[in-house]
Amino acid sequence: MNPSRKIVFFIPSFSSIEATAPLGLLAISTPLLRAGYEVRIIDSTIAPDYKRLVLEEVKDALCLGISLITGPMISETVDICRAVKRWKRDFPVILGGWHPSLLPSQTLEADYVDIIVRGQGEDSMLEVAERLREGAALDDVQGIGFKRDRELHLTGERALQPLELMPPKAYHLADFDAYERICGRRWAMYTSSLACPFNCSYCTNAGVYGRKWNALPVEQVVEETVDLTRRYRLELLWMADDNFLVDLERALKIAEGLILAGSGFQWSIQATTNLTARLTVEELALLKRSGLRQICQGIETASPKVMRLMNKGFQDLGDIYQSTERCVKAGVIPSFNIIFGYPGEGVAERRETVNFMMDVCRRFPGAEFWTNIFTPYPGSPIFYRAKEIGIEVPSSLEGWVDYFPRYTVLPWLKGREHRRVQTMRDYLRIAFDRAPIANEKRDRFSRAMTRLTAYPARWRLDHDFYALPFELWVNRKLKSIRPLPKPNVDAKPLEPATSPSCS
Ligand code: B12
Ligand code: SF4
Repeated sequence: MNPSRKIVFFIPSFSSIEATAPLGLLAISTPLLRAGYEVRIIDSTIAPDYKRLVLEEVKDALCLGISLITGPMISETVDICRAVKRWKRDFPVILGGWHPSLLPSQTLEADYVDIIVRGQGEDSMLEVAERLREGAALDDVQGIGFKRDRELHLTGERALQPLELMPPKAYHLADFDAYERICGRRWAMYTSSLACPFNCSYCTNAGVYGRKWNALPVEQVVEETVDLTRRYRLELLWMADDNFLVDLERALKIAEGLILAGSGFQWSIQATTNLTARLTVEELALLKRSGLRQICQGIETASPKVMRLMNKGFQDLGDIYQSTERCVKAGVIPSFNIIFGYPGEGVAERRETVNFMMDVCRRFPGAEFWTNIFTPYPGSPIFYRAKEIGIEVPSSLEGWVDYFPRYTVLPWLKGREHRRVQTMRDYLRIAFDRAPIANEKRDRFSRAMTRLTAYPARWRLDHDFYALPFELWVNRKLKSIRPLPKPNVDAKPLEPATSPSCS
C-alpha cells in the first residue's frame, strides 16, 4: 500500500524535432486528475536532464508510467526503468502505448517492468492506480498484464471505447513554450476520429483498433479545435486521425464550421489516396479556406505488384495524379509517404517508384514525398509471415530498438544495397522542396545552396547514379553550420521526421 496520489509519466524522445505534447499521456491524465491525482509528465524531448528529473519526481510518487512505440524510444525506456529499479526495486513501473499493446507478454517479461497496459489507457491506468494505492490485486482490471510471484498474468481484453465517450485530453499539462523552442513552430496534435477501415499489410492499426472507424461530431471538433488553438496560441493542429476522410461529408462540414468560427489556424490530415481522390477542386478549396495545409497520404509504392502485396488494392496511380493536380491547384500540399524494401520489391519495382516520385514532383511542384525503409512491426499482417520471409524476431524488449523506418536493416536489404538505398533517399530529400512541420531554421545562404544541389540530385535520381555523393557532403556541412536544437538523444542526428501516417 502507498497512499501517494502522485503519478509520474515519462515519454522517451520521438527522435524528431517536430516536437509537441504526447497525446497518449495527456489522454490518460484526465481521469487521474478528475479522481484527485497529481500528474507529472517528463518528456525527454524537452528535458535533456530527464533521468535526474524522473528520479527526483518518483521519490514521493505512487508509480511511474512510460509511453512508448516500437523502436528507439525503447532505449531511453530501458535506461529509466533500470535507474528507477536501482533506486527502489519494488517501485511499480507501468508501460503503455503501441509497443506494449502489440507485444504484451514479451514486454512484461523484462525484469524492470511490473505492469503493461494494452490499448486505450484512460480507464485502465486509473484502475491500476487505485489498486496500487489500496494494495489490492490487479486481476479485475481489464486490458492489462502484471506479474505475481514472477509469473505473468494477462487480464481479459478491455472493449474499445468510441472516441465520443473518451474524456478530453489534459492539454493544460503540456509545456507548449518548450516544444516551440525545439520545433520553431507552436503546434499540437488532435484526434477527431479513430481507426481505419483498411488493412495494409505493413500497418499495425487494425491490430489495436480493429477496423472500426469512429469519429467525434462536427460541432465538437470545431469547438474544441478553435478553443485549443486560441487557448494555447497554436498555429497548427495536426490531426492524428489515421484516415480523416472516411466520412467526406463530415470533413467538409468541419471545414465550413471552422470558416464560420473564424478559426485562424492551419491544420493537416492523414488520409488514404483513394479518399483524397474523391475531393473536387472546389471541396479542396473549401478545406484550404478553413486552414487545411496538407494531406499526408501513404502511397508507399508505385509498383502495382508491390501494391498488391501490401494489400493496397484500393489505390490507383491514375487517381493519385488527378488528385495531386487538384490539391496543388487548391493550394493544399499533397504529401506522400513511400516505403522502400517491402518484401517482394526488387530493383525494378523500386525504380518504378522513384520514377513515379520524380514525375509527380516535376509535374506538380509543391507535391512532396517522405521515404522510409520497410519495418516489420509486431501486430501488422506481414509480421505473421516474419519467419517465412526471413526476419529474425527479437526475443526481448531491448531487441526492438533498431526497428526504425529511417534505418531498419532487412535480410534482403543490407550492406551495400542498404547503403545505396539510404544514399538514394538522401538525394530524394534534397531533390525537391518539402515542408516539414518544424520551422526551417537555415539562413538564406544555406537554403540557396541546398536549392543548387537539387539539380544534380535530380540528375542522379533520373540516372540511378549515386557514386561520390559530394552534394550530400555539402548539405551536411551546411547543416553543421547551424546545428539542430535538440541534443543527439539516440545516436542518429535529428532531422525533421517523416509524417507518421500510413507507413
Ligand atoms: C502523432 C504520431 C506521431 C508523432 C508523435 C509526436 C508526439 N509528440 O507524440 C511523430 C510524428 C513524432 C511520430 C513519429 C513516428 N511514428 Co507515429 N504516430 C502518431 C499517431 C498518428 C498518433 C499517436 C497519438 O498521439 N495517438 C492518440 C493517443 C491518444 O493515442 P495513443 O498514443 O495510442 O495512446 C493511448 C494508448 O496507446 C495508451 N497509452 C499510451 N501511452 C501510454 C502510457 C501508459 C503508462 C499507459 C497506461 C497507457 C498509454 O493510452 C492512450 C489513450 O488511450 C500514431 C497512430 C495512432 N493512431 O495512434 C502513429 C504511430 C504511433 N506511429 C508509428 C510510427 C511507426 C512512427 C514512426 C516510426 C514513423 C516514421 N516513419 O518515422 C516515427 C517514430 C518516431 C519514434 N518514436 O522514434 C506507429 C507505431 C507502431 C508501433 N508498433 O509502435 C503508429 C501506431 C502508426 C501506425 N499505425 O503504424 N508519430
Ligand atoms: S497504412 Fe494507413 S490506410 Fe493502411 S491500414 Fe494503416 S492507417 Fe489504414
